[in-house]
Order: sequence, then C-alpha cells, then structure tokens
Amino acid sequence: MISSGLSLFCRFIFVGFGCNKSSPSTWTTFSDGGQGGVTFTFEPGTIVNGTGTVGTNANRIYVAASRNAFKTRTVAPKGGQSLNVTGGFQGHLSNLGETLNLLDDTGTQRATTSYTGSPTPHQHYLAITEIMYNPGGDGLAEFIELRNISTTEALGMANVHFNADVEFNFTGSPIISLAPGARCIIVRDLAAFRAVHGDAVPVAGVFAGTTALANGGEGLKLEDPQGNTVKEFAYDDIAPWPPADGNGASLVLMRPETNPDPALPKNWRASISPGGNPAADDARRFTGVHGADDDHDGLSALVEYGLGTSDGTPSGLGLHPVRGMDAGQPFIEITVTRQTNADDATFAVQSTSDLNTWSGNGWTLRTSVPGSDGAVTETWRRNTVSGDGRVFVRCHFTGL
Ligand SMILES: [Ca+2]
Ligand SMILES: [Ca+2]
Ligand SMILES: [Ca+2]
Ligand SMILES: [Ca+2]
Repeated sequence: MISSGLSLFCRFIFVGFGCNKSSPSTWTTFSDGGQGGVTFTFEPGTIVNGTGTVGTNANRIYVAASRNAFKTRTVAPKGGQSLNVTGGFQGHLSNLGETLNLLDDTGTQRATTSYTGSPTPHQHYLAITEIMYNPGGDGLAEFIELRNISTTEALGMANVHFNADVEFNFTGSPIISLAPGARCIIVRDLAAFRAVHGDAVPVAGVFAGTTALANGGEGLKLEDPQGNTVKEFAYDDIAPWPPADGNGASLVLMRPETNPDPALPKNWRASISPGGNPAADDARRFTGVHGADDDHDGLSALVEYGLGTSDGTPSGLGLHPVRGMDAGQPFIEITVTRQTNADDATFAVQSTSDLNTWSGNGWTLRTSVPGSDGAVTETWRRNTVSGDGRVFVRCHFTGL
C-alpha cells in the first residue's frame, strides 16, 4: 500500500461511443499486480459529455481518490477547469507502478494501462519483515523488524517514522543508516526485549508513548523522511493470517527481497520458533534446480525442499490417503509432514478423478502438529460423495 497523498486520480478518455456522449455506467476499473490496488465502479447514469477531440478535456472523466482533494489540487488537472470528475476510488495507486484495467458492465476488459511509478528509495527498499505482536508472558517483548532489501544502496533513517497505532521516529536513534541487506529492530520495552533476545540485536529505539502492537490486529503506517507512505497495512490474528497469536511466534514476511505486499496475509507466515528471529532470518531458501532428482527417489529437488527431506538421500514418500466416515459423511484424508519455512515454494493438497484436472477445492486443514526446525505434520480432509469413484490425491509444491 503505497501512496503519495489523497490527490490521486486516474483519467479515462472515452472515444467512439456515439456522437457526443458516452455512458460508462456501472463500469468498473481496478488495478492489480502492484502494491496499491484501486477499485471503482461508475454510478449508473454517469455521463461523459464531449464533442471535442482526444487531447482536449472533452470526452474525459477523472476518477479521483477524493473529489474534494482533486478540487484543491494546485496544478492541472484541478478544480475550476470544468472537468468531469468522479470518485472516490477504494485503495491506493502504488508509487511502484501498476496496471489499471477498465471493465464494462459484462466484465469484458475494455482498456488497460500501466505506469512505472516513481518510488522513493525507502518506498523501493525499506520493508517491514517481522512483527512480534504477542510475545507471551507479560507481553512487553514486542518488536518490529525493518530491513533494507537493496543489495547496493544504503538508506538514511533520520525522520523515517511510524505514525499510526504504533508511533516511532528514527530521528535521534543510534541507527542513522541501514546498509544494504541490514536489519534493525524497534521495540515496545527495551529491558523486556533484551531479557529475551540479548544485547547483540541492533535496536533503533522504543515505541513512542504507550503505543503497542495489539494482539487482535493493528494498523501500521511507515513513512519516509519526506512523509511518503512506505508501507501501510493492518495485520490480524485470525485466518487467513498465520497463527502467530498466543504462542509467542511472530509474523515473518516471506521472500522479503521481492518487496511483497505486506497487506496480503499470504505473504506472511509464523516464525518457526517462539520468540521469533529479530535481526535474523529463519527461512530455508531453495538452491538448485527444481526438477532435479539427484538421489533418484522419484521426488524432485523442489518437492524434497518443501517436504524437508534431502535430495542427496533417498526418501520414502509416506503419503497414505485414507477414507473414512464422520457423522454419516464420507471423507478422504491425507497426512503430510512438510517444512513451514520453505518460503520459495507454495504448498497445496489437490485431488482428481481423471489424473488430468487437479483441484484443491474442498480440502481443509484438520490438524497441525509442529515438529522441530520448522517441520509440521498436517492432516487435510475433503468430504466426498458416497459412491465416488477413484480419487487420486497429491501434495503439490510450486516453485516461486
Ligand atoms: Ca501485543
Ligand atoms: Ca527476522
Ligand atoms: Ca529426490
Ligand atoms: Ca530424498
């Protein structure tokens, strides 16, 4: 979620829809793929007047984040110019750039456009990579980890600040710069944090006032020295957010070097151990070739990575789907031990009856038993219909 203020707008030019009027009623524009994402549906009856040619203000409509904010713009396009303006759209236009799509009322895409954006260095490279909001005990050992994901560029940290539910400003901090790849921590209570994690972890400072990380979810807003939004999102303690509440685990951002959108719960997982890993990393990264099978056990290197087995030692697969009945409902179940910190692959249980079309539909996680070093043994179930024919089940890993 990256924005540069409220005066954001999209401009659409409608051409070829009649002589002098176009009606984009109930059309929808949305964006995806970036870290912003906006949605807006034109109200029924929206008319774009115009008899002019493309390149003038005729035939145009501006979709603003806020119509009032658009009117107060000091540079064109702005209020007082007899422009067609509507809004406001939901969400933010990302400073990193993204793609906007315009759909008609049948859902057919009628236009698309992309922009590259102009992110500041902090918007480009400063990531919130770990959040410990419920450390257990007296709850004081909370922390937020920041990381410079650039491989070449240092980030000055003076006046970088959080200003939503948690408040903090790096001005006056002993950490005035983050080297490429470096991490730093801000904490709720320094003594409580040091008691758990020791004195070697680089701490930039303590949350301002009495601000803290709510156990029930919280909004975080990180801004760069000029006040541009670097990250703005809210974590939560309920699904689909990872189970990091109440057991002392933290939220860990996966694949931080790709600057994933922190507003999406799929980009986070629970730390593999209670306490988290401030200023360190608990991910097991993939190296090698996905399709390799060096130990000739029929399991590819990527699958072995996801399962936590070695592609250097023949492994038994040990997948045994079972059928059963529960309160008159037939089901099929499978139990698999896999690696929760295999961040470079996604995992899904899928089934098929024709060995052609595989689907994860209907599969739900029944039990999850943590093992050591990030292993977890999960049991997945899918209800079936009595008389179902053959059902094939697989554990599917997709390399990222
Ligand atoms: Ca808390
Ligand atoms: Ca960490
Ligand atoms: Ca193998
Ligand atoms: Ca193996």
